[in-house]
Order: sequence, then structure tokens, then C-alpha cells
Amino acid sequence: MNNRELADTFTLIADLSEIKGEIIYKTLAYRKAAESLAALDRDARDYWKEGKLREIPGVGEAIAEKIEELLKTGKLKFLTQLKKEVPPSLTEWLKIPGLGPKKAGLIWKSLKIKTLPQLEKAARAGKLRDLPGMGAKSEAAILAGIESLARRSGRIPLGRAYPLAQEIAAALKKVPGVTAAEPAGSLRRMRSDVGDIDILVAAADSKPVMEAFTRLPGVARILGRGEIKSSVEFGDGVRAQVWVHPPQRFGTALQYATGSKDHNVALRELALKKGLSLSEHALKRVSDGKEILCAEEEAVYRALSLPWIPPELRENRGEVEAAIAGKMPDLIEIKDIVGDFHIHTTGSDGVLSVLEVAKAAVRRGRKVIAITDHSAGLGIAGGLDIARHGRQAEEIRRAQEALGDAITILHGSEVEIRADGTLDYPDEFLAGLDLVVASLHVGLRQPREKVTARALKAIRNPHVDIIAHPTGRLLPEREGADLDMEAVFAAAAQTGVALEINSHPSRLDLDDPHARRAKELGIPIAIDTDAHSEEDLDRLFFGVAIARRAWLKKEDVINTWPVEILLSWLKKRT
Ligand code: DGT
Ligand code: CA
Ligand code: ZN
Repeated sequence: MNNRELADTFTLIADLSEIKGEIIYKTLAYRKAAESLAALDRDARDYWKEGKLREIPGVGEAIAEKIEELLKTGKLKFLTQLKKEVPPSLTEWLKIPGLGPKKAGLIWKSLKIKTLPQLEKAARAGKLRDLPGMGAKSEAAILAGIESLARRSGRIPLGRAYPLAQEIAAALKKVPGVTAAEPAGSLRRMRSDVGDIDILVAAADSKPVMEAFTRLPGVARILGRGEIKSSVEFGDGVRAQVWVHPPQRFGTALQYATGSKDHNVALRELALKKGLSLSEHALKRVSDGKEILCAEEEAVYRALSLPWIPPELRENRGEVEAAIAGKMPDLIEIKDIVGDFHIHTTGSDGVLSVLEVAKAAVRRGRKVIAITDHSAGLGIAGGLDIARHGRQAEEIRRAQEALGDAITILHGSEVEIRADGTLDYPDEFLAGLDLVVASLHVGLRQPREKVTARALKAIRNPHVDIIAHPTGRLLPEREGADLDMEAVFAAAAQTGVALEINSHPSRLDLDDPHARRAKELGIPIAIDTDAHSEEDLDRLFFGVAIARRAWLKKEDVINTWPVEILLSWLKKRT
């Protein structure tokens, strides 16, 4: 443990003790110790070795013993016990402006809740105002605090960051002397949201690159400018940084900057076992200090006797082990996709007619699509009632005739799961449709049992083929419903319904951990665009990226199946 980690540990002890209701002078002592550890000029470990821990300001006998235990074992029995008494998730609450440990403790003990979403829910439901010493005013202040916290966390949806990163890279590629410019970081790993944009540039001379980078259109502030690295902030608060490395070292630099940090740590450990040290600049033989330069990223992995690992997998979720074992999954690619089963037209809230959207799909190589306009109950989207749905059949028939065997157009529906758990159309009607997508748009904030029961009911309806955007989350601001996902997965595995990865960058729902779990359970996955316009069809790219992060292969995804196989699957599902 270093000084920073020691300091964080004592701050945590102070926070938890204070929430627990410990007397104030004790918690103050922990805070004082944390402060002096953070400000210490030398390693606390040196003080310990010299037997001088108690010379650190604010460190008395009890705290010195705790530091010693932490340095010796990396753990602290006292803290383990404390965490059993006070849920550590409560410390999240302390980041909310206007919510201190005393109030946090009161809310936790009286309402038996312990997470931030639970707190937000309780505040919205007006359950905080009646607690002793609170009122409607402090409840509103807590809600406002939660909202400002969410704004401050400031992660950027991939859908905003990705195009910007491509523009930056393209602009930097044009700078004389630049041989490569590639996005790295979480964006290259295709996380659904990113903290900032990292760009790697290969050039012998960094000056013109930094010059061009800091003058990019839209740059509002230059946060730092150096020879290797510069960072800027755009007008909307998005931050980007660029690293410049010599071309012969670009491979190691790109590998490093792509991360994730945990993946890099795993690689470094593997390198050490092979007598190599790996840094962002080079691989180095530990025995004689000789550098092995890698101009390409593949060379870094090759030097460690590994195949190149796709960036989407680099989260240290088993990819290094799989690479060592020669078991890298053959990940799904966008070219594998032949179908799109969630598409809107002017029948509800889309902007294209059936014929227009079908032609646009043909241009993108799709062989089969389902037209799934909203059902009538979703008033906001001008859904189809049964009579209008019937008239749409005629429009589909004409479009099919016009396009011949270029594409198969299925007539489906995106049927609303109502707040009471029933579907918007009766079963007899659903039975006659080619394909049924069911989704939750309303009542997303219902309690866990209720909203889960609604999802399960739809999953168990034999006419439903796909559950769209299962959690209902909206990036960046709206969390999904409080679903019991294991129950959802168990029901889906049982009925064979497909769960969707919705490709819209503001959804990307299922997310990758959920999609991976679903695959493990043998649940078919759909990757759909939920297109409302032509450009939405191109967003499939994001859905496929999430699928790759979930380790999905071609065969796991129903949109890759040949049309006949898909049709026979649908037929079996009634
Ligand atoms: P973000 O921006 O929060 O979405 O996440 P990343 O993964 O882009 O992380 P960022 O921007 O802090 O750093 C970019 C990359 O730099 C990261 O993916 C891996 C590398 N990196 C950063 N810090 C460390 C570190 O402490 N150790 C190692 N091995 N790599 C690091
Ligand atoms: Ca980043
Ligand atoms: Zn939709």
C-alpha cells in the first residue's frame, strides 16, 4: 500500500464510522491521519521500517497499529468488520452535496436502503421528508444533489465521442510528418460511454501535431500542452488528449493507451514471466536492458507469444487467459448481419415509408427486415391500432412486390408492455403477426418485483419473439428499470425468446455484461437498429461493438441466421 491508498483507507474508516454513529472525536482522528498520510513527503513504509510511524502528525498508537497491519498484510480486520456493520455503498451518498454522514446514517437505518438508486427512488417517492430532522426542503435538496452528481460524473455517450474521435484522428493524419493517428482508450474498446477521448499519433516531430490538435475547431480550452501529450476541452465539456510517439514505438504506445488498465496490468505480469518489462515506450529485456521496439500493436502481442486481442475484449475478463490457451473467440462482425428485426416507419414515429426503409436496408446488404411500428397504447409515438395495422399489411405487400427477392419484409409490431403487465394487443392478433417485439417504455420506475413481473409475463407470452432494449436505460442520464436480471435471463432461457442489444447509442441495451451472461445461458441475442430514419440503420455498428464486448460469435445472434433458418425459428415460436 502506498501513502495515497493508506489515506483513502482512513477516510473510508472515518466515513463509515460516522455513518455508524461513532463518537465524533474518533472519526476526526481518522480524518486527521488520512490528511497527514496524503501529505507525507516520504513513503509511510519507510517510517514504519524505522519504527517512526508515530512521528507522523495525527498518528497515535491505535492508528499506528492499523497502518502497520495494512502495510504488512494489505488488509485491516477492523475495517472488514466495520464494512459488515455499515454497507460501504453508503459512502457514495456522501458525495451528494448537502448530505452528510449523520443524515446518511439516519436514512439508511430508518428506511433500510443502501444504494444511490434506492436513495433517489425514496426521495422521489417522498419518503425522506418525514424522517426526524428532515423535511420536504431537505428532501428536495438531496434530489437536486443527486442530479448534480450525475451531471458531474460527465461520462460521454459513445455515440457522441466516436464520431468526434474519428474527426480528430482524420485531421491529425493530415499533419505533415504524421504516419498514423488512431483513437485509443475506452473509445477504441467501444465502451458504451467514455470518460475522455485518447488519440495516439505516430510522428518523429510532435510540435506540428500539438499545434494542429490545440487549434481544432470546437476547442474551447487547452488543458495542457507538452511534447508527448496535450489535452483540450471542447465547448460541450468533452475532453480529448493526444499522445505523440515516434513511429517505431507506435505499437507499444497504442497498446498501452488502449488499455484497459486491468488488461495492461495482466499483460505486464505475463511479460515479466517471460523476462520482459512492458511500458508505453517499449518492451525491454530485463536481463540486459535491451529494448524491443514495436511499430505495430500485433508485434507487442507476438513478443508475448499471444495472438492480437481485439480491443473490445481488453477488459481483463478472461481474454488474456483465452489468448494463452489459443481460445480467442471468433467474434461477430458487422458483415455477418443479414437481418434487422426492429424498424419503425411513418406508420408510427419513423420518417420513412416501408418501401423507403426496405430499399435503404437492401443498400446495406440486409436480406430480411421486420417492420415493427409501435402498438396503439403508446400514444406519444402515434402507435397503430389494429385497423391501421391491417392497412399497413397492404403497404408491406406492395413494397415486397416492388423489391422482389432482394429482401424479405416481415410484418411485425413493437408491442407495448403496459403498466399492468398486459400487452397492448390481444393474443389472437399477435398470433397472426410474422414477428413480435415487446418492450417496456412506461412504468420503468416501478418497484423491482412489479416491473420484473411485467417483463417475465411478456417473455412467457408464446407470441413474443424478441424483448427490445430490455432494461429501458437511456444514456447518459436514465438508469434502466430495477429489473431482476437473473430472473429475466432464467425465463428467457426457458422460453427461448431472444433478448435485444439495441444499437442506438443512447440505449446499447442489453449492455455487454448482460449480453455475455445471456449468451452463457444459451439465450438467442438479437442486434437491431430500432431505426426511425435511414441514418439509424448505420448505427448497427454500435450494437455489434457491444456484442463483441460480450464475446458473442456469429451463431449467437439471430440477425446472422440465413433467412430460412430465421423463418423456421419464428414459425416454431407461433
Ligand atoms: P475512460 O477514459 O475513463 O473511459 O477510460 P480509459 O480506459 O480510456 O482510461 P484513461 O483515459 O484514463 O487512460 C487511457 C489508457 O491509458 C487506459 O485505457 C490504459 C492506460 N492507463 C492509464 N492509466 C494507467 C495505469 O495506471 N496503468 C496502466 N497499465 N495503464 C494505464
Ligand atoms: Ca479515455
Ligand atoms: Zn422501437
